[in-house]
Amino acid sequence: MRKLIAGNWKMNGLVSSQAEIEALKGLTGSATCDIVVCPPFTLIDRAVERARDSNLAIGAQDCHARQSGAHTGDVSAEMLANIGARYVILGHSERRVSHGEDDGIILAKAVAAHRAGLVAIVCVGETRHERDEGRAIEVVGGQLRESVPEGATSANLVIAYEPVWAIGTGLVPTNEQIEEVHAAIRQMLKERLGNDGQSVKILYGGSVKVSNAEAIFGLRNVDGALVGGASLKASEFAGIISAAI
Ligand code: G2H
Repeated sequence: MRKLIAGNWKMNGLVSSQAEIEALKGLTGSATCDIVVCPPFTLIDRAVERARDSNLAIGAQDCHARQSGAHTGDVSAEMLANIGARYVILGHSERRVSHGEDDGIILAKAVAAHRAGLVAIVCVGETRHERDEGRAIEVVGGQLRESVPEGATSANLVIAYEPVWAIGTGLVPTNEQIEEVHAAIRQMLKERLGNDGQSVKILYGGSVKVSNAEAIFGLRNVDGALVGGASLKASEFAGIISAAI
């Protein structure tokens, strides 16, 4: 399957960061993988303009479930689609923890993303405590069951497995642990979505860097990565992209 490498800039980036978009744009001509950058809301419009006439896709890090209305500070999926965003990350653990987002909220946001024609990158992952209790696959399965909309397809859904304890910590599960969870996610997607579940991309996220990318991308059920810190510098992100080609 063609790999997808997505950069999650989180709350980083100023207008000057557009230079990174320009540099990545140059890579998409030769890349044999799909590349997405998800900057903060403030930079999406400019990034879309910068990425025009290239295969670099731009996404967002969240959206509201409603199309419009009295929701101070929020941005709808339709607004994102309107300015040319093509992807939206949903259910990142930083939003689950800092904004109290549960599976029901994430499901409603994923439905909104699909309504607006966006690809939803739905994040799932267990905490350290849940893994230590041997419940990683059970937890991830529950999150998938509760937050993936009925009728989702491989064209509008991507799953990112991000163990909470590996996010921004430098800690990475063993390759066997990653493959075990990805294989379980693949099976659940097939049960849920039928044959098309086989084609839904499953990304790994959590402290991906140039030094570990190639080994992770070599795993059978890993179809790419959701990259945080290492996506902020185009040169470093380019190294990860090269590992996927
Ligand atoms: C996990 C990941 C990107 P990092 O949050 O979503 O960030 O690569 O910095 O661990």
